[in-house]
Amino acid sequence: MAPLGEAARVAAVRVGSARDMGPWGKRDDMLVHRRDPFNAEPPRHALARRPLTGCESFYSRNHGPVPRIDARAWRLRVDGLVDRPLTLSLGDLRERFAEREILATVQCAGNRRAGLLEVRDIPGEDPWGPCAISTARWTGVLLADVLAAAGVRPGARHVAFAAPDVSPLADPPQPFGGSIPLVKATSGEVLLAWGMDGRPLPDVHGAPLRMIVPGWIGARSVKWLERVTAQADPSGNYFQAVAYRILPPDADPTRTGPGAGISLGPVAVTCAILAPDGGTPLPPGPTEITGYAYAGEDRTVARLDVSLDGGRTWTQAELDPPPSPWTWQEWRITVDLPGGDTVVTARAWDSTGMTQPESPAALWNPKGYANNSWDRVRLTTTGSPPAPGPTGPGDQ
Ligand SMILES: Nc1nc2c(c(=O)[nH]1)N[C@H]1C(S)=C(S)[C@@H](COP(=O)(O)O)O[C@H]1N2
Ligand SMILES: [Mo]
Repeated sequence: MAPLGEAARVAAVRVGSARDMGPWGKRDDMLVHRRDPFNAEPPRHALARRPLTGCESFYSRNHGPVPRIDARAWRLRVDGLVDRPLTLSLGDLRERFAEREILATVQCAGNRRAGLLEVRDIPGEDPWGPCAISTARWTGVLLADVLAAAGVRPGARHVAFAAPDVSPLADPPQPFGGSIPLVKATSGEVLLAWGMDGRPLPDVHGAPLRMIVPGWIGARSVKWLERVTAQADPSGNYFQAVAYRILPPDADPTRTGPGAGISLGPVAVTCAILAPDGGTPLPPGPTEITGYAYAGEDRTVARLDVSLDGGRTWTQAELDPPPSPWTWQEWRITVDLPGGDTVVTARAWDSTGMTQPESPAALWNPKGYANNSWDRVRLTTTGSPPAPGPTGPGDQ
């Protein structure tokens, strides 16, 4: 039987009282994995039926203290293998480059780690449920335009991002950073963003400027950006070279050096059931089930299947088109819930024909990344289970 304790594993620490908004303006029922550094995801129902998440529900993933940066004194440096190194204020960015807006989903590589924790322990990593994923309308300028102004030299293959927040979780402690290949950096979708849903970026989400790398793991969307460097090799930052990599199951992550394992980049197809969330018993009968599916990179979700019998038979859900090429998709299906308990299983297929693996057991890795196995939620009804029919010779 596949693990079902994902929801139970997610520590339900309330952010604040019902009256005050929690820290960083978040809803008071955020599931807080850590207060310091602040790491929190919304409850499943908060993401349901909302193409845009809204800042108060948007998950927050931090490896160090949230810096408060004076936007007037702040400058972005663009350097490395470029013909014209640049130093840009926010005003310079606005004046010199065309403003762009993009609807994009951001998903942490640790989303749904709780499912991997059911397989085997992952020391030191938080048990994220399925809500370390959110969508916003981001405003800023294209990284491609800024790189073009700087003039990227031949020989550059990667673009590295540096931030000032020093993470005590890194070994040795160091500011957060990472990189993406130049081909992705010069694509039309990678943004230097100062706006989120039409407002200035809040501190906790990276003010005054952050990267938005649509379709890639959230770790590459570096917040509090202060330096962009064109270079021959990927970033040597801990969060690129050591963490956010898929290690073989028998590797000891405390002993692996830079470059071990597989670097994570584009996100693989995944999905989750958001409502009902299994928290309260439901009346038996027709029940609408809804959730998200997300394909990552430049793919879309092409089909979403739901099973009430553990994956023996499947029914296709109604699937919305993505609000933009870089977002998740909403799906829904009405099922007839019998009395008793029903385990609802969901799996998505992407536009390249890839689908999700059945179990997290085959995906388990020592840092607990990229769990895109089938999602399952146990729904309980207020009715009694159907009377058992004759089941075998002993009952005759
Ligand atoms: N400077 C900096 N950028 C960062 C991080 C961080 O800790 N420091 N966390 C990364 C990770 S792992 C994720 S998943 C996203 C989360 O973005 P959010 O907190 O706005 O949801 O930010 C990324 N950018
Ligand atoms: Mo992340």
